[in-house]
Amino acid sequence: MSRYLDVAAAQMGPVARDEPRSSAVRRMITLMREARARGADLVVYPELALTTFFPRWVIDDESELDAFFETEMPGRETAPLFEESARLGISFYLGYAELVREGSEKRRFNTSIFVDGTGTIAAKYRKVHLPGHDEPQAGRTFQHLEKRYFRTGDLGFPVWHACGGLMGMCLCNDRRWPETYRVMGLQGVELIMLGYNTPVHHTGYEAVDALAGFHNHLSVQAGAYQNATWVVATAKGGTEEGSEMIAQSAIVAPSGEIVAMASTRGDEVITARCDLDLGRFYRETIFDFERHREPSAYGLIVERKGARPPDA
Ligand code: CDV
Repeated sequence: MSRYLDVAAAQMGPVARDEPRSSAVRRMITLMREARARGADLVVYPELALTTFFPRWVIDDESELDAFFETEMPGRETAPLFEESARLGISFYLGYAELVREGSEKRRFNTSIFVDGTGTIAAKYRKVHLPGHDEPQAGRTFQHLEKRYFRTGDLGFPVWHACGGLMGMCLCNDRRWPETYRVMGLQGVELIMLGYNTPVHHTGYEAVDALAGFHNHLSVQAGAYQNATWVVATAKGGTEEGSEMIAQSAIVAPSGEIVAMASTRGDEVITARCDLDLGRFYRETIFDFERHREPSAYGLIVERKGARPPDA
């Protein structure tokens, strides 16, 4: 049996610091129309798609920082994206910075939403694995201050029914952690949407940075295969405000194979026809979690190790 879902990754090139939301949204609508024209029922945009990747800077002025955040979704400038989605009958995933006001307290999250083909928000996720630092690091041209600007996500890794399958979401650094996929894999996820911004020079170690592209695909392909799920991974790539970011958006099958990949570092749509039943083959054989996972044995190993006398 086959259950096909046509999906698109809408990679974006750089978004300048002074580029208004309305311009980013216009670019996204152009990409959405192309995705739809190529038959896609779902389009996945990058992480923090509406603005430049501002965690690269130390921003002490609160109103300056707030300007990168959305206080409502949709807001005045993002509404056209929702309207176009409803007009075309296409679902989308969008990453953005979310500001929640609770009395005098402000809570900030790195967030993604899933909007269904009627233009309605059907699911929300807040990034769990926040990379970088909460204090600026000396000697760096670009900081990575996600820990300073965002709280750890408080919504877990939910999965839900949409587009004829069981869907999940995560954001950027989440893709490097096996827990991300496994928590959703244990819930039977069939397609994970993922947006990212990955600066090439983020570690400060030349030899590691040279592997940025390899580590990107390694993480996504392993996560897809080991959890029998499709992953649609979408970058904001290119040189943004002087910071070079990887592109390489990819659609990865439950086999771990890349079935579509971006060839530029700018605005580009890639598409694939995903058979959501493909994951079943892996879930019923090599990765039949019920039959083959051994959670109690994992616990025992940890216990024994802790209990072992030092000279054992
Ligand atoms: N936006 C990110 O989460 N970026 C991280 C970098 C900094 C390591 C990533 O995992 O791609």
